[in-house]
Amino acid sequence: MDIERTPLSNRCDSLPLSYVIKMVGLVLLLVISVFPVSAEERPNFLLLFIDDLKPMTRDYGHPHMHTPHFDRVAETGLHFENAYCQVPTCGASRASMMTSLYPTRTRFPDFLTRAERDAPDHPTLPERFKEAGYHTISNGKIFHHQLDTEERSWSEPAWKPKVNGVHHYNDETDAFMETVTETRGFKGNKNRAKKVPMFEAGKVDSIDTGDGMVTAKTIADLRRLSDEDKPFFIACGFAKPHMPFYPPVETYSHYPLEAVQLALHRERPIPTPEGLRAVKEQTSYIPMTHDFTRRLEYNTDDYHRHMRQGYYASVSHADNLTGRILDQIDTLGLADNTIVVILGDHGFPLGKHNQWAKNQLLPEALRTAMWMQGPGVKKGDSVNSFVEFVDIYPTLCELAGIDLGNQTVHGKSFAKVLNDPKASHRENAYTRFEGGDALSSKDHFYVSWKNPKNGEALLIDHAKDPLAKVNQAAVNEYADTRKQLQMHVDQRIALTETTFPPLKVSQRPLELSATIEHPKPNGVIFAQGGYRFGYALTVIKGKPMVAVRNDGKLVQVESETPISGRVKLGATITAERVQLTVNGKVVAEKDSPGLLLEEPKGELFHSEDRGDLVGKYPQEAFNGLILSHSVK
Ligand SMILES: [Ca+2]
Repeated sequence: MDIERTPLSNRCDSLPLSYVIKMVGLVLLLVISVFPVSAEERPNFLLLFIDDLKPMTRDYGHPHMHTPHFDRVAETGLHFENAYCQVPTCGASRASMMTSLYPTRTRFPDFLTRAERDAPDHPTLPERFKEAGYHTISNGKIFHHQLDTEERSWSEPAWKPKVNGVHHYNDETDAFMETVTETRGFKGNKNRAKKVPMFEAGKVDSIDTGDGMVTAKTIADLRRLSDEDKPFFIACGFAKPHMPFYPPVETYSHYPLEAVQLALHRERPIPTPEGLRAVKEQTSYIPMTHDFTRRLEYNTDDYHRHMRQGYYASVSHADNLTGRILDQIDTLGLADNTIVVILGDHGFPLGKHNQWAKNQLLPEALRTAMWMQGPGVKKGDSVNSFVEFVDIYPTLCELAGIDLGNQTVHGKSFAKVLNDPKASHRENAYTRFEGGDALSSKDHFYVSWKNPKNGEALLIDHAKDPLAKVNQAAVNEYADTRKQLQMHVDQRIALTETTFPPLKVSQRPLELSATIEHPKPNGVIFAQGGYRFGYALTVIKGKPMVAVRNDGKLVQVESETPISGRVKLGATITAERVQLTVNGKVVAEKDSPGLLLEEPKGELFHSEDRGDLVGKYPQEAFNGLILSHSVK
């Protein structure tokens, strides 16, 4: 949104004054509330990444949790009911989010992912902020590897505390470690480390733990940067509630063992697809009771109770530290000008289906806690639309007034829901892991695995089967549902493999193409630019059209014949002609307004057009599937 591009004076000559005032008011309101950006008053950003945090707080329906500070954010900001990661494992989830790129079979495959290796030429989220004049800081676990994209992402060296997530605090744990001979190995790492116990009630103040040191560093940075002219972007990453569970002793007092409830369903969905592998992350730790007298037997009620208690206590520990950072933001008077985003990096099954960790395609491994607060963000409300982690990058850039140009991002900004939480954003979320592609929606959870054998798919009907006991993938009555869900998956996969526009589209011929599918297609397939320079491929009630705008001059080439079903649309724009093709055949053409003299403003919008339109067509989102699209 850009005032300069909204020439109200030209459009309002013959309109009643009250309408004009209303419209000016509306535009100003939108500019102020959705887009709180002027060069001097750009908001600060604090991104709080909490390792393995699932939606396990009171506002997510768990009244037994002691999380007063997360509760506070739910009141002073927005709760996201359906936030989903794109890869359910630390390193890959973070790399995908920080680049707004979907994972493919080779990009962002596992927890050891490096953004630098898998997306070497792609600017990271903090890199865009740094380029835009922000002071950017990484404290604790942000990218999986501390040095990943360090130089280009951060204004200062990425900082981590000297103690890591397996550091313990008690003499009793020291003594037990003397007796340990079991070791564990890591994929891609030949060094085998001694196993450590799963639980500890640390005799330590929360600020003296590893995450406490990250908190103290972040608080010091807030103090230091609050006086600077530059706005800041601080990413602060906690290592807990990731296993092992070593929170301070007092956090356990909120969760007496005998009061801990067990997961309601501890079997896997039947029939169980082979692709739904059992994850063994918990076996890297020795499940000794707190007094080290007894080893818990896997999958007993006792084991489940201890595991849940340890996780809950670790969430309360993260809550305590979060509170200290939020207090500092208030104390420094930064709250009115700092956008805070708090989120986990993926979900955590926590004993449901007898599964504990991520690295698998179960709904609980994909959904995470997420909150936002700050200027322009509604207070005490909930966003029920689905939000993908890849959406965070374009959203934060929009809030900071950072123009992405036509840079490739797979996410879509959800800035509009921040002050209108009921506005729709997405109806489902896509996640992939190893050979599986998953789609989470309000009614269903669906996974299809590559190389399907024996119906290698998982389909859960949430309304009929809230505990996910039955896999409906091979049931006849779900055939149509499965087909619909698979179409959404195919669309996302196509998007991951789509060629995006070159960085420069002006002063050169362009080839646009898209493969779409719908019995009665309608709406914008893609568009870039607006009333001065731009191009758009759209369908108006079945009739395809290409619009080209060059220095204000508009040429629209439309086919007279409606299309239906799966169709490949194309358009070529040269200095002389604009041609429209359907399945490779030219169906209409006109004289060209010439090669674009300047770059179109704004990003390439996929399946919709926003802001001012390139041409004369309804501002309607595409109603069907876009299986591929490219601008060359
Ligand atoms: Ca994690």
